[in-house]
Amino acid sequence: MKQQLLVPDIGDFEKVEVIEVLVKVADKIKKNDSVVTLESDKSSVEVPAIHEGTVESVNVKVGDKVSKGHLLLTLTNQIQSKEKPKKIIEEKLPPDTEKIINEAEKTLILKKEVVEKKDKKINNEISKIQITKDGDIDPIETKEWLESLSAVLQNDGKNRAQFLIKQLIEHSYKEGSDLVLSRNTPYINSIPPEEEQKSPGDQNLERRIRSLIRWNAAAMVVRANKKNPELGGHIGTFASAATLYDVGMNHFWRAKNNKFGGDLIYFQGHSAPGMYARAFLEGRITSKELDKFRQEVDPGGLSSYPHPWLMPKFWQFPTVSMGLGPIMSIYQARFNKYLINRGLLKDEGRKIWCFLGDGEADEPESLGAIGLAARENLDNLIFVVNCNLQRLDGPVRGNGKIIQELEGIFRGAGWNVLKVIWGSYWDQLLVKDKTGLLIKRMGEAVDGEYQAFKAKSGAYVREKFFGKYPELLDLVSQMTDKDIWKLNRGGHDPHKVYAAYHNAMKNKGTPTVILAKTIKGYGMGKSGESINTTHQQKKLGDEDLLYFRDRFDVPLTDKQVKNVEYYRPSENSPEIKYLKECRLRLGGNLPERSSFAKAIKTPPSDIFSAMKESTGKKEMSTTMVLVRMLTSLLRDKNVASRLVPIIPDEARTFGMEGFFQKIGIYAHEGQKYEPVDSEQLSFYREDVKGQVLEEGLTEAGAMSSWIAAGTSYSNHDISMIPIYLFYSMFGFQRVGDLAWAAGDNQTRGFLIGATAGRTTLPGEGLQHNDGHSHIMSSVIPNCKSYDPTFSYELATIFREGLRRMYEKQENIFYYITTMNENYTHPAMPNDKTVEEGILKGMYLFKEHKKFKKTKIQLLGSGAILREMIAAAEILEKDYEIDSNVWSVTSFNELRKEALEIERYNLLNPDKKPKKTYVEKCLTSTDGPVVAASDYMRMNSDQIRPFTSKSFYSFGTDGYGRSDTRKNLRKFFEVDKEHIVTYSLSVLAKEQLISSKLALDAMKKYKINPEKPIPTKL
Ligand SMILES: Cc1ncc(C[n+]2csc(CCOP(=O)(O)OP(=O)(O)O)c2C)c(N)n1
Ligand SMILES: [Mg+2]
Repeated sequence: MKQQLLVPDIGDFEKVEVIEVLVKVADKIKKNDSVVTLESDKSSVEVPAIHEGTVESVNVKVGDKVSKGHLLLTLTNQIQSKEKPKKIIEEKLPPDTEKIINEAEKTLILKKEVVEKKDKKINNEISKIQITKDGDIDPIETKEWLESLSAVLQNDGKNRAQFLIKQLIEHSYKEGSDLVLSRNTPYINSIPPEEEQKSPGDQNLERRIRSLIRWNAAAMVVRANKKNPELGGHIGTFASAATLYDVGMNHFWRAKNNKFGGDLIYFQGHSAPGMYARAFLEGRITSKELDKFRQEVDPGGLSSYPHPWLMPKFWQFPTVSMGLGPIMSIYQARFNKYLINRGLLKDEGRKIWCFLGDGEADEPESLGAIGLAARENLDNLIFVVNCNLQRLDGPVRGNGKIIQELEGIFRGAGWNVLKVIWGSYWDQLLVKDKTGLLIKRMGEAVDGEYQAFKAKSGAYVREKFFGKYPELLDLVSQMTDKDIWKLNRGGHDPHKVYAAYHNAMKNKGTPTVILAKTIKGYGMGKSGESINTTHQQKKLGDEDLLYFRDRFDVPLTDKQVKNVEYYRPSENSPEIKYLKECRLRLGGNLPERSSFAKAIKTPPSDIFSAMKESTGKKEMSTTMVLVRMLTSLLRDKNVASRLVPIIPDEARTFGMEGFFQKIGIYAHEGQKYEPVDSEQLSFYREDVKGQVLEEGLTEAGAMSSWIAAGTSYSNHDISMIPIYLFYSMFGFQRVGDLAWAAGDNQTRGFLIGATAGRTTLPGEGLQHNDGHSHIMSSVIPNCKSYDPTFSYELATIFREGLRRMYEKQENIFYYITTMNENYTHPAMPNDKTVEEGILKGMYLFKEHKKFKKTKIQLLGSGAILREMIAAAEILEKDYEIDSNVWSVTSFNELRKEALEIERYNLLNPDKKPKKTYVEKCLTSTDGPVVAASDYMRMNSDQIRPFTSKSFYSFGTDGYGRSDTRKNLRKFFEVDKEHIVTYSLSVLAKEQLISSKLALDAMKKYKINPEKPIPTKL
């Protein structure tokens, strides 16, 4: 049987060009094999076969223009495909919300919990519930309702009770109530004592170990600051979080080893001393190294905070810039699932834990992506918010309650929220209180008060907390002030913390947040505990140190305490043995960073050869070239599966919609609907195995995905190649701190600042016209940034990036700008030095040497190179001036190299000076230098010091605005007319020509010398 393959619906495009024919007569092809590549003026797309068979005739050739319905090829098909013709996801019915809800609720009713009937005593207790009158107009009625609910809880369990409450709420809305019912639960622990999973650990030993870690962590900070107060450090943060970390380390967090991938823990930045102190007990860090806390200039120092760049075998995640840890951990958890769903990683039930401060929760990045975590069912993610109620200057929510606020936010987003507020000493009191007043009082007191309670004394708590209601004073009348002082907070109670972690580990379908209430500076005594200055406390006086020692029973003499000595019990001590056994059981040490990823072979150069040929008359933008190149790379078997295209809602802008169909958009639930454009070739195809991360509108999220993918070589031992494309203006400027963290994290990958340049993206105006991203990228030491003009330059840079990052496994990343301006691209010059020049940052593009009188060096970059090329021609034709036109692919790279050479020369005054690459290029040339790019002058100015020639920079300083490219280049004075005029003026200044020529040119080109500099407009 014969089959015809026609051009499918390709959207709004007509007469698109065939740029590749991927099959020939007699080829056997399978369904979905690509047969031709079509390219419109915006995007390219591969057309897949919709039948299998043998190619009988190919009816198109490269260069043909085709539209929908055009015959591409005919196939003979002996083997009748068993599959029916594809009617996209026809089986999947569109979701019927009503139906889903009904079904879910039915199962809720059917899934009657098996409830243990508790003895009658509890029922008797229920009948004793007393209702206070505050705000209650009918306490008896309230009591009846509550008793009914208690009975349901007893007999049918909490799911049934929840169901009834939900029905009541919905009913009240239907009956006209528009009051918002609480998004909060009472201010008590989420897990009732009877449901707590008990820790199997030896609590006495664990307390002793924890005390030693606390001591050593504080000691290292105090000792560093005794040496030199400049060094700084924090005691209070870890003091509040020690139990939260210890329980995880002893019981939950599994390390990476040859059998398991390892849990990934984002430690809160300021708690770093605690991690060093534990590593010291484990024997991984020596006391000498502890003494080098925050002294990193010589090798062996310990970094202030988690910095993988500085401690590449220890720290995995840079977290100290508040908010970055939380958002990066969310996208890390999501990326883990992405790798699993794509079949690249085994599902081992690994977890991602992220520790953050309650003050840190105010950062938009901390909470900004929690919706995604719930939406994507990231049950591999656990947040622990250390709610010590304080940040740096004072209380986080003096007048409110941070735990309740966060509970509402996370519950609203769909997270499993576990509040760990009260320690075990409160359990009995809560049981004893039959008035309901204790919970009421707990709910009333605000965080400012809770902070003060722990800064003062038991007597103060009795008076101010319990004293509000006589019934509560009665409740604690048998307790001494010391007993009251002992009433502990949940985050300091290992039992409560264990129970919460256990619940979090078992939770399915949603991410979990643990809101643990703690005390900032716990154990630091009067000068540190729960007071407003705790955060920056880095010195402890003798009295505080002795108090600390006594409070935690650290076996040190007074003298040793005053000397602030570290304490490590002997190797055979029960503490050290226990500690090591725990870690052995959990597979190894944490934190620890390693990589066993295999190198990826660089794709052969012929994959890039099409980009090195002239495009002839065909005009293309460099963004299109890039998309073409990625399409070719998807055919390389070593690279294809590793590519992770990341696009935040901008695929169509960059002509990348062809990727939707080809490699699919990652969606953890697949596609539950028939897309509106399902008849088109590039339809919006979501797939659980999808490769594209279509992030929607979140640059911070996209950047976090990029970091997760770019560090996969270490966190998952598999190298991935993330390519994140964005509007260049919304890159470094928007998420610069994440880019900085990416550098610290040794991320490998490509950042593509598309639609780049101040004058290249004309209509979009001030907020879109980027003239400074290359300045911003230049500040990151391991970021290599390039501003190529022609397709062969881009291909050369990209291939070298693949080679260096994935074959040589260098810890660098690339920032490359691409433009949306269409123009023709010449073939790559045959000269061997061109490739080297492109990578080093400049090469001679064209030499004009007709007149041999006056010469000028024109250095152009990115979009402005073409203005330079045009200016050179005018200078030759109209003014008999020769020139060298240099294509500068990276002023940043040129500067970096030059700085290194200059430094070498200064440090080796006795040796023959080396020449910078800039000098090598320019020294033996004639005439002054005129350099320009589509970025601020500071971009080209970077190399000004490295040539003895007169050097003049031009660029696009100032706010962008919308207009045509031509007008914008004129406005910013980087169009060919200004380049010609300025060149003439420069030559006149150098007394190489008469100034009249420049004045004439100004007249000719209507350049007004009175116009203010664009920075003032
Ligand atoms: C982005 C950012 N802004 C400011 C800081 C400085 N800073 C460090 S810790 C801190 C307060 C942190 O409070 P919280 O998150 O509650 O942590 P805690 O120490 O109380 O556990 C501040 C403002 C920072 N590290 N990062
Ligand atoms: Mg805090």
